Amino acid sequence: MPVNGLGAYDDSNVFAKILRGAIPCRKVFENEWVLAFHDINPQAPVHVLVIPKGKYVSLADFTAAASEAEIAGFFRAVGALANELGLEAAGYRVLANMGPDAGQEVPHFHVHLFAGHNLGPMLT
Ligand code: IU
Repeated sequence: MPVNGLGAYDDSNVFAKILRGAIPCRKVFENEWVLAFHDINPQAPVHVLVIPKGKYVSLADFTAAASEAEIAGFFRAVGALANELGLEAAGYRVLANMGPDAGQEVPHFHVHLFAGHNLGPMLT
């Protein structure tokens, strides 16, 4: 059961469908822990989503319920991806929305990786 009040994991969410191969994505990277793909509605020249393969709704859910190997695998992949995409020099932003106040649209935990131009000040 999620610990965050966002509700139980819903297997019909769009990222679950992408993980099942039921709908396509523009894949950037995949390993046993994560799938990374281009956001369908990019908000920056580089806008990649990184999602864990496990069924987690939020960061709190993920960090409470995932194994240490999954958590390490996920965050290592985010960092490695930023490096492999050549983003370390100019910089990039990692963001994750949780719940209604943050406008989380897809109830499968994910981080956004934004880069490719000056991203400006971070919005609250
Ligand atoms: P959010 O943090 O849950 O608000 O972000 C969800 C993102 O998923 C958002 O940037 C969408 O453009 C993106 N997305 C996608 O890449 N493919 C889809 O089929 C759908 C949403 I629906």
